[in-house]
Amino acid sequence: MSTTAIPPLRPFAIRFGADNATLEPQGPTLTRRMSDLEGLFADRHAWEQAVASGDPVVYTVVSSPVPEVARELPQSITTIQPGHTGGEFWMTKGHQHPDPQGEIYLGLAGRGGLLLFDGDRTEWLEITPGVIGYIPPGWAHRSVNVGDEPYRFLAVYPGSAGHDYGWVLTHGMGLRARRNGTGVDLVPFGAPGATSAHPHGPTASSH
Ligand code: PAN
Ligand code: ZN
Repeated sequence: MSTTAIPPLRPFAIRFGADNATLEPQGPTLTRRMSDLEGLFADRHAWEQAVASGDPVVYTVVSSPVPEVARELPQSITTIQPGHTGGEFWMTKGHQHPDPQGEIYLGLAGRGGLLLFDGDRTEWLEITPGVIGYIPPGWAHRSVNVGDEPYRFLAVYPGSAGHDYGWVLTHGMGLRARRNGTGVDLVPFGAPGATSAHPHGPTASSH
C-alpha cells in the first residue's frame, strides 16, 4: 500500500524507519521548498535570495495511508531541515484547522519549537525526542527547527479537521523565532527589524 486507503480500514500496523523517516505502508509524501513559503519569512529579500540560490527543500511530510476523512485518525511525520533565512529559523507554513479539533505532536529527532496562536495569545513549546506537544482546538500551529540537525516529529490529528493556510497569512502567528547565537529569540510578529516589507503582499494557498 503506497497511497491513501479507502474506508472502512482494517486494523493494521505501520513500521517507522527511524533512519530516513519512512513509513511502511506509506501514503502520500509532500515536499516544501523555499519557493513554497512565500510571504512567511519577515525578510522577503532574504527569502527571494534563498529561492534564487537553489530553492532548498525546507521540509517534507510523509503520511500514513490513513485518509483525511471524518472519524479516521491520520498521522504524518514532518522533517524540517536546519537553516535560517533573514535570521529566522526554518519552519512549516503553519495552519489553523477549520473544524477546530485537537492534535498531538511527538518529538522524534532534533530540537524543535511548536508555536501556537489563537488569534490573541501565543505559546511556545520546546519539542525534543520523547516530548508530546498538545495543540488544543482553535490554536493555529507552526513548527520550527531551532537546532543544527533535522528536526522530526510525528503528528496525529482528526481526519475531518482540515487545513487552512490562509488564516496564518491573514492573522500571523503572534511571534517569530529568530536565531540568536546558539539560542532562540522569540520576537513579536511585526516587530521592527523583523518586518521588512512584503511589497507584493502575501499569497494565500492551500495544502
Ligand atoms: C502537521 C503539519 C505538518 C506540515 O502534520 O501539516 O507538520 O506543516 P504545515 O501543514 O503547516 O505545512 C499537522 O499539523 N497536521 O494537522
Ligand atoms: Zn495541524
